[in-house]
Amino acid sequence: MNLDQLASVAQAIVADNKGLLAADESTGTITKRFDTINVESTEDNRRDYRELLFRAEGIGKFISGAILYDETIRQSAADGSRLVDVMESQGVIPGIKVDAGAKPLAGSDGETITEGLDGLAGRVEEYVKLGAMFAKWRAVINIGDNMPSGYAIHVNAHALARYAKICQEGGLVPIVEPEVLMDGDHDIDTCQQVTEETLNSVFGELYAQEVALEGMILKPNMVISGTDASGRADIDEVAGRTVATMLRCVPAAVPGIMFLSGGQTEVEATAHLQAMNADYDNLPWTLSYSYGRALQASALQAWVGKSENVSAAQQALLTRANLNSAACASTYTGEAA
Ligand code: 5MM
Repeated sequence: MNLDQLASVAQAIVADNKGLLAADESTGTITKRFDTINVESTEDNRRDYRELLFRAEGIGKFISGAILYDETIRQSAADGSRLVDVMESQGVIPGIKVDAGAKPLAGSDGETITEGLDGLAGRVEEYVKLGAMFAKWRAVINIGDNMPSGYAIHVNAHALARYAKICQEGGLVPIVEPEVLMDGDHDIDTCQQVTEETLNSVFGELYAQEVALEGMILKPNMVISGTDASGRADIDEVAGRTVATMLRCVPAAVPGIMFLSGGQTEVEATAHLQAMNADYDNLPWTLSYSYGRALQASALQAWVGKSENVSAAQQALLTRANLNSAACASTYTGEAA
């Protein structure tokens, strides 16, 4: 894929007020999600759950693509058709998580480095054959006592750029995800300062490693108070601080910024997206969503592992996806929290 092709896939991902469904939970994470509904995390149960998401009738009106885990991109639906084909029949572009997770960072106490660069070019080649058109890599930045260190930010930014370059060379649009975690009692000022430092480092590395900004998507956290902070910032402040940070740090050549939800409730994540799109005009990039929990929480609760609940779960997913797409169009009018 040349740069024009990468750029056109990136543009398709952010077009028409659509977002991404992050369904790339590793086995450990999906097991934690299933534990909350008392469902055993077997390969079949994981397949049944992901299949119901991708078969939700009309999901392609709101969702441009879905990020898959390695197991899922190889799986077939109950009727034998490949899950990737089910997605494509709904107009949903398959994407793949290519990182191997955040691991303890040598020389640091409590920080992580995302691994997965070894052999990545070969895996990209295989994922392209399996139908993927984009890929995702998540770096995790913690806020806490003496954290983050400049060292942790730098090595994670370097790895994100290495991944992005390898993906572009292999024909996948990289979704670059530097996540500053919400965990902790830090205030929104601290989140803003750390997010800016992180994004500046990431874009410095992307430039140094000659990643084409037109052929990538940024998936950042919003600028938001820590989960346990007192006097947490309200919706307008989160929107204002997030947009200001993006304007300071993200070059206009990037086609889209698709936020992660990071532990926000479904309603908060939608309200923040609406406020950003409604209150700020003439932004250089599209602002959209690439939510995991904020798209799936209600669907998971509706399903609870029972086949008779599949259509209720699909309806719950469609509702969230519809509302988030409305927020992209600035037409979301709110709902009961
Ligand atoms: C869906 O969760 C993704 C994978 O996490 P693990 O590798 O830990 O299993 C995660 O990267 C996700 O894509 C993003 O964090 C966005 O999800 P949220 O729930 O934060 O919107």
